[in-house]
Amino acid sequence: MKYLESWELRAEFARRLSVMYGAEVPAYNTLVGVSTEVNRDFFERHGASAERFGSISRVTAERHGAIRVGSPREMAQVARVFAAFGMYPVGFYDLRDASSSAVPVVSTAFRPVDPEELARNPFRVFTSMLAAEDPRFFTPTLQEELAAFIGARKLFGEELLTLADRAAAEKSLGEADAERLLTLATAVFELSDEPVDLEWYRRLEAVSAVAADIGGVTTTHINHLTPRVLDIDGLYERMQSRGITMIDEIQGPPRWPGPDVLLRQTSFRALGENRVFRHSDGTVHDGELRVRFGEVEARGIALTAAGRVLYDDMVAETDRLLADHPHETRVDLARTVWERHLPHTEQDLAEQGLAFFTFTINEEALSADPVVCAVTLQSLIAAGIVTPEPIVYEDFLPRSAAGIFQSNLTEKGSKDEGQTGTDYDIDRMSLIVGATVLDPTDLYQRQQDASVTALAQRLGVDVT
Ligand code: OOG
Ligand code: NI
Repeated sequence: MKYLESWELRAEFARRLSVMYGAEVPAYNTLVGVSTEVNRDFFERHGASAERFGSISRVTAERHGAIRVGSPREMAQVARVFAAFGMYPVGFYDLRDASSSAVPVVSTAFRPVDPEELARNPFRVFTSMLAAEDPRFFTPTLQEELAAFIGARKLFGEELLTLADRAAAEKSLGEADAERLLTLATAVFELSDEPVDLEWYRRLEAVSAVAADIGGVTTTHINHLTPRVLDIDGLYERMQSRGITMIDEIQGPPRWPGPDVLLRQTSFRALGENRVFRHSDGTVHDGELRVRFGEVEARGIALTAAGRVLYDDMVAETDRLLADHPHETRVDLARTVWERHLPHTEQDLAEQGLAFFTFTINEEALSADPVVCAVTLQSLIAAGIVTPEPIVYEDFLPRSAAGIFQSNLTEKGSKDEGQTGTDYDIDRMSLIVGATVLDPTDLYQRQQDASVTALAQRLGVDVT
């Protein structure tokens, strides 16, 4: 019998979700088409160096999804489903305070962790849980009703969970079981045609459209599926010229002449989708909801803790400048801040310890200038004996995530700042998910350290 390994299951899961979402949201297919064109042009222009941030095949197939669930129980179950595909929780994002609109969720991302697994297929899903007992958003009555409504629904059936557990434990599945797992797992995220209880939905919507999307219906669905492009500015222009209105600006780092770092994202609001509503008199009517959208992203180099502090400081400085110069655009101001503070080359980022890299040896430089005693990595880079290769940022940015949620909301919702919010952190999220939520920076550090160790062995010296 043929067996499918985790990565094959993951690649096929991503592909099936993509087919399903494309049928549900046709603008997504346009986005994927334009992204493919942009990537092809980029590869033609840049040749082999275009693959320093991921192989053509990886980037072409690369997607992230976003889903939203309602309770710790659902979060633990979805973690079991993703584990079947070799996707584990990485990073903690608290979006409750990161936006001026009411976004009552805390999140993590399920993704492959090992570099080889990421290279095979990097599918990741940004997964948010409704903070349904946060008193800043929900009154005690609403909290009780939400708990009852979400507690009564069943997003993941026993058959799916049992198959998923087996796939996770064995890291593979026979063909027939794999087919069943994929069918069941994909179906969970399909938009449902179950009637929506209009009154309940509207009550939640008055607090937060996100709360209504999560807790107002008996099912869950993919909120968006995001392709990756190598030139997001080019993509933005091409989409606009096709008449698809993108949000005002690209989130994350500005366009600038130096290296691409972290993550840049932009999105457009999808059209309204037909949904069936049950009114309070029991009658059922057609209606429309507008909760899903299109998003695209470009990924750059992962930053070290020091690099991240610098990044956050630059964002804060841009905010201050924008407050003082309200007629300027954020991206223009951000560009001047970046030009001032961020090293303009990968080499400088590496030497200053601001970003993560793996290292390859330049044999020619090494034979001209053999290394005989303990050396610093910095001196090896400066001497051209090793070349830093960027480690790609595989995670998300809380502020951009909040911006993505927000770009999709027409109402601000309500939040009672007089109350104290429920405490959540990465440890509490680990308990909820039922597995350790990994720290992204630790993962990049481990990858870089392994590369330095290999380098030291090859050179036969200590590298510090
Ligand atoms: C998730 C929003 C965050 C991203 O790319 O930052 C996100 C959501 O809308 O459910 O997907
Ligand atoms: Ni997204």
